[in-house]
Amino acid sequence: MNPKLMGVVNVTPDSFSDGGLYLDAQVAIAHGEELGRDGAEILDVGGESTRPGAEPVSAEEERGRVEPVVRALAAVGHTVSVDTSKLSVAKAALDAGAQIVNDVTALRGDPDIGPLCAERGAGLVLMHMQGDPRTMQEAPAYDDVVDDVKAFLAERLEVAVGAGIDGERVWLDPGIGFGKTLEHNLELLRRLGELRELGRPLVVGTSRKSFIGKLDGSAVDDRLGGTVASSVLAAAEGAAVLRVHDVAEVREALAVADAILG
Ligand code: HH2
Repeated sequence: MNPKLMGVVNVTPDSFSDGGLYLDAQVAIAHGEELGRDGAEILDVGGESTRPGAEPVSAEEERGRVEPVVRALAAVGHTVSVDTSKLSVAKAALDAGAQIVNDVTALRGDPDIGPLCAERGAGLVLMHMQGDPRTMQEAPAYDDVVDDVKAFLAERLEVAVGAGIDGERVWLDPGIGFGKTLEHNLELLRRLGELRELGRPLVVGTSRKSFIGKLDGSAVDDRLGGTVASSVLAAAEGAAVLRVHDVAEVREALAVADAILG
């Protein structure tokens, strides 16, 4: 149990847990460097919030936010992913030194991100989401959430490989909180092992999400306990990458859990 930690660097005014804190590029860069020192092996730089109800931003605006941050963090040797669904933003980030595109639409927003990643030899994260951020929490419904997410990810992996991406470079993510009820999120985390059958590394992001608040009554800036618990359990179920805001605390918890479980 030794997952990589992907530290979240949100260069946005409106992200659900840290919106506005790192909108200034220099502050975002310093935050990314701190997460690197805390143990993040990947820094995930995003310029558009995907929280429920978030308003989309233009490609120019998003690019302007992420490009300098990606460039500075990549220049000092960090592995950087760019959290975007827009081709022009992905392209600018790869030009600036990013090595991975984290696409929460799994190539449905801008299918040309597939050929771009293929051409550049970039990694690609494909995430499951039902609906879109503006409406996704209105009435999420599944036959069997794990089977449905698994079938979706298998299909999107095929699309990515069809676009010329080496399947070995693709990571899959069940999209905790994206068009899911509390019970859907819990079921996915409980049965994460079934998604490992897809044969690709799993990325899991539970960090500070609202399902934690529903369970323990915590406000968004007070969800460290639930983040740590869910991250450790996701790692025990085989998650290869944990996308988190609180890198140091999750790393410490993983070290203890790993020692106990052997
Ligand atoms: N969650 C968020 C954003 N991007 N990418 C992947 N692959 N998996 C996730 O679970 C995931 C993601 C939402 O978290 P955050 O970036 O903190 O918030 P916001 O979208 O409001 O910026």
